[in-house]
Parts: sequence; C-alpha cells; structure tokens
Amino acid sequence: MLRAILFDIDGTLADTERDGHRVAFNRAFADAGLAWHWDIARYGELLAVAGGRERILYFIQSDAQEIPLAQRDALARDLHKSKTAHYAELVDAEQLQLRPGIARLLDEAHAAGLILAIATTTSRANVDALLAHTLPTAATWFQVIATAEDAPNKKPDPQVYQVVLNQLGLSAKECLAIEDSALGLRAALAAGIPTIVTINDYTRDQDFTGARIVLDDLGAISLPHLQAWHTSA
Ligand code: XBP
Ligand code: MG
Repeated sequence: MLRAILFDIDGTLADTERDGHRVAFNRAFADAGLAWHWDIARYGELLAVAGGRERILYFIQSDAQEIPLAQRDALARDLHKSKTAHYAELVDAEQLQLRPGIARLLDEAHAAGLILAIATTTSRANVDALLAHTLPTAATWFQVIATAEDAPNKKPDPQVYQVVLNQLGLSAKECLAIEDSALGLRAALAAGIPTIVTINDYTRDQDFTGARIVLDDLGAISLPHLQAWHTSA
C-alpha cells in the first residue's frame, strides 16, 4: 500500500535549473572575476554531474585546466558558497514557480493522510528558500527533508533515498518517488523505490528504463493515478 510520496526538488517541484541554479553559478563566476559562462546548452551537458560543487570541479577539470590542482577544491567550495547565496536571491525575487499539478497533488496527498518527504541532492538552504516562497503552507507537511548535507553521495547514489526511508521507518515498496532525471530515477530505483518521472526540457531525451511511467508534467495527474502506478508492476 502507498504510504508516502517522496519528491525530488530540482526539475520536479520546480524548473529550477535553467533560470535558477544556472544563473546563480554564472553570477558567482562573474563575482569571482572569472570569464566563465554556462549557457543553456552547456549547462544541460553539465547536469550529468549531480551536485553544484561537484559540477564546478568537473568543469575546472575539463575546461579550466589552468587552475592549479592544489587550488581546485577550495575554489569550487568558495564558488559554490557564493552560488548558493545568489540562488537564494533569485528565489527571493520570485524567479521560480512550481511545476503544473504540484500544489494540487500535495494538497490531495496531505488530505488523504499520506506521508510527504523530499529527497534531493541540492543544499538545505535552497530547499528552504524555495518552499518558503512557493509552498508556504505545505512546507510544514514534509515529514523528512533529506538534502546534500544528509547524503554527501549525490544521485545516482541511492544514499539520499536511504536516509529518507530510514528516517520515515518505511520500506521502499511503501513509497513512490517522483523524479525528473535519469540520475534521480537511478538513485530511487537503486533504493528499491517505485518511481514515476516527470520530464522537463533538460531531461526529456534521457533513459528512463524502470520508471513506472514517464509524463510530460503532473498537470492532469491526481492522487488515484499515483496510487495506481504505485501498485502496478
Ligand atoms: C539537483 C542537482 C543540484 C542542483 C544544484 O539534482 O543536481 O546539484 O543543480 O544544487 P536532483 P547545489 O534534482 O536530482 O536532486 O548547487 O545546491 O548542489
Ligand atoms: Mg531533479
């Protein structure tokens, strides 16, 4: 029986990547006097690396080899800290909105007594900022919010989902994960959790083998649909 719905944040709850995280990275680079710019297409490639600090490190290794090896970790950490501050400013400026169906599905699930939780590789500050601006009421409904701080091994590693399952005290099969990306799907499946996928422009061509269903968005989806996909297999 479905007891809990586990939501990814970036790309699932809101389209945060193109106009949120990407812009924040570029502002951090500019502040640091770096002539780096991640355009929309390049950022799509870089999304293959989960985690903002890891993404910067990967970029340095591939595109900025002039940075001495000994300085790379500290630079990536500093840039990521600055990027997180810029992201909060973008959220404060209400640049990011929920994807279709999210608010309604949360209402329906909460009213039905289902447990709600979040499993994301982004930082806690980013989740808190986004929830405060887009879901002020529902923010308190999430029984567990597991983030990069709780699970340093980023998706597709299942760690963040395992943290959620442990904290909820539920088995994987009692849960349904909602993800937008192949990395996220692989993380949830590796934790044994049935998963549905809601694609976006960055993820639509990815491999979603193993998903219960792949949807354009959740705009026409209601709780009985989720329950049916959970029990199908
Ligand atoms: C989200 C990510 C994150 C964000 C950046 O993945 O990969 O790294 O792009 O966030 P998912 P941070 O949706 O699968 O959780 O800079 O805070 O890491
Ligand atoms: Mg995601």
